[in-house]
Amino acid sequence: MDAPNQRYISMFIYYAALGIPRIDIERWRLSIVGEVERPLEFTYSELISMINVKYVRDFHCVTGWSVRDVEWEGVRIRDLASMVGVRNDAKWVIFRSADGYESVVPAEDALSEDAIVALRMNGKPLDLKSGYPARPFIPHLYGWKSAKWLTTIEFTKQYRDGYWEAMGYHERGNVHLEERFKGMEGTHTGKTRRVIA
Ligand SMILES: Nc1nc2c(c(=O)[nH]1)N[C@H]1C(S)=C(S)[C@@H](COP(=O)(O)O)O[C@H]1N2
Ligand SMILES: [Mo]
Repeated sequence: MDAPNQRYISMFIYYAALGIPRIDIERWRLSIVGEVERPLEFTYSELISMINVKYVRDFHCVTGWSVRDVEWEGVRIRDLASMVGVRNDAKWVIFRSADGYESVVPAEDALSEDAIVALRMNGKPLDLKSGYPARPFIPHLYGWKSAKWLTTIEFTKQYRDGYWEAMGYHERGNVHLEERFKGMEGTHTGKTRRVIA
C-alpha cells in the first residue's frame, strides 16, 4: 500500500542538517542508556554479528518523497532492549547521533517488530552519506526519525523534542496516519486536519 500524499522517486535525497560527521569505526560505539537496568555499549563488529533482520520496506520523507523497495538489514531494537533490561516506565526513545542530531519516538514504536538499528542497505554496509555505521529504521515512521550516524539510544520517561520536533514536527510521525506536524491527526481519507487544542 502506497503511503498517503507521497511521491515515489528512484533514489534517496541525502540530508545532513548538521553536516556529515567524521566516524572512526574503531572508537565508534552504540550506547543504550536511560531507563534501563544495565546500560550497554556495542562495537560495530558486535552489531554486525548480531544482525537478525533482513526485509524490503519503503522509506518516506515527510517533505513528500518516498523510495520504494529498499532492502534493509539490522538488529531489532527490541532485542537490544531486552539485553539492557528496559524498565516499564520508559515511554519514549531518543536517538542521538555523532553530529548532534536527535529524534524522538514512542517506546512502543521503537519496540515494534520491524523497528531495527539498520547497518546495511541494498546489500552493502550503509555508506557515509546514508548514516554509516548505523541508523534506526522504523518502516511506519517518517524518515526524519531515522537518525543517521547513530551513537546513542536513550529510553526516557519524559518526552523531549529532537531536532525537527523542536520545529513543529510530530512526536510520533506515523506515515499511514500522516502525522507530519504536531497537532495533526490523520483522518484515514488521505486528507489531514489540524487539531486545535
Ligand atoms: N544525523 C542526521 N540524520 C538524519 C537527517 C539529518 O539531517 N541528520 N535527516 C533526516 C531526514 S529529514 C530524512 S528524510 C532522512 C534522509 O535520509 P537520507 O539522507 O539517507 O536520504 O534522514 C534523517 N536522518
Ligand atoms: Mo525528511
